[in-house]
Amino acid sequence: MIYDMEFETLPREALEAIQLRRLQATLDRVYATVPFYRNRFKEAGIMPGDIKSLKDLKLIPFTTKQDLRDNYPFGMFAVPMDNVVRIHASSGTTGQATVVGYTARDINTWAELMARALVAGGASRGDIIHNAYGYGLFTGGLGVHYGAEKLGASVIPVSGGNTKRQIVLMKDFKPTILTSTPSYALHLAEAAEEMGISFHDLNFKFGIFGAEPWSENMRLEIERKLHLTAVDIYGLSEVIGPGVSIECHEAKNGLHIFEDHFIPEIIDPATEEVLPYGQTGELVFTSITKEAFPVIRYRTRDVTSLHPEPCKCGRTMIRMKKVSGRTDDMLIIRGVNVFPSQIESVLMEINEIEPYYQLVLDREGNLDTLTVLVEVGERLFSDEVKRLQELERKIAKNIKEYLGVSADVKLVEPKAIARSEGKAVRVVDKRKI
Ligand code: DLL
Repeated sequence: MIYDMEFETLPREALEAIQLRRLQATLDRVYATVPFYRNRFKEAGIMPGDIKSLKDLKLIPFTTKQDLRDNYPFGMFAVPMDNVVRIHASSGTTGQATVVGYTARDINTWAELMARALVAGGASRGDIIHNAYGYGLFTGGLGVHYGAEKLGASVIPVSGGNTKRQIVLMKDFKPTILTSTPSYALHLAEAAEEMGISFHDLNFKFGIFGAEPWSENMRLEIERKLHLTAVDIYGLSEVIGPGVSIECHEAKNGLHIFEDHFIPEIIDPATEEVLPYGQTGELVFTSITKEAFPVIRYRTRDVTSLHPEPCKCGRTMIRMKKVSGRTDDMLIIRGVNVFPSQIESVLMEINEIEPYYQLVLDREGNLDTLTVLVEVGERLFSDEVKRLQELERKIAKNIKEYLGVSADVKLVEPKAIARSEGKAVRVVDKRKI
């Protein structure tokens, strides 16, 4: 099923005409209302009127997270505060929080996009959605919530945490769709098992998981443990929140970007050159319908590629590959570039381990060291030391073979790695402490 048949299946030519019109209107508006953009345009020697086709987009300078920080909290807003009805902020774990605002129309746009996304992910009016994304400054909870209501589904605003209670509600309310981070989904499965409840006896059909990178192997693990079809949803506060792109449950092969609202580009993060379709680089977005907080060529730091081939679901919107990581959490270990999700992929190939891991980076002398902590089940952990050591060696060998880095693998007891209710902490970098 497709929520917005007209817009989600637009022929490319018609879509591009809409994009250009909306882009030009957005540029005119930010030039008139946001001093930051006006100055940037002036420095680059361009006027909004110089953008005559979508190809001209590349004339415009990029916007970075630092730019948003420099204008903290409301300096990037393109409307007076009178017109702002909602504020969200990113957690700011890598620095000062970024603050974003929405007008009433923005909230409505976002709800429409999330309704589209939920339908692409398998939901329809009759569904009961157990929404375990955090409610609050994080965009996940309220983003899904408004989309679910717009669609006319029944939403349970359970938020993150209180895990045992969530399992009881699942048993009693029989929700059919689960929305949460993929790491919290696994934690829910674990908690259910401890309570003697099997997901096979619950009613879930689809899970719509995102807000953090997760590998294909993690998808298989989740689908097996939670007995549902798992699709990937992507978004970021700066662009709108969840609902920028989503996989369709029909293909589960790349996330359709809602291009009538956001123009994607892929750039080489070092040279800042725009890359052709299919090549991997940093994702850049220009929002073309936002009122309160439009972003122009915003560098997301997320690494992916774009694929224009038609999809069997009928949507014509371009697909982005699953995000493999962020340019700023790429680990450089003795000269080798590795994303945490690549290590995850190797780990998930091994049957004997549990899907909980953490990468610890440290330094010995001048050399970086990587320790991979991975949980094993109770039985295996209390097994002979020799078996554990064998398994540790096998995992280290696989990591070396697939990724070319040496790692010290340590198998740890169940629950040794902290569970997250939102985004999992996959990397502890002691070099920065
Ligand atoms: O995480 C919005 C969201 C909520 C998306 C719920 C999906 C579901 P932020 O907190 O601003 O917004 O974090 C955005 O999270 O730049 C990516 O690095 C990462 N991210 C989000 N979705 C995915 C995904 C929300 N599906 C940052 N795969 C983004 C990989 C993701 N990374």
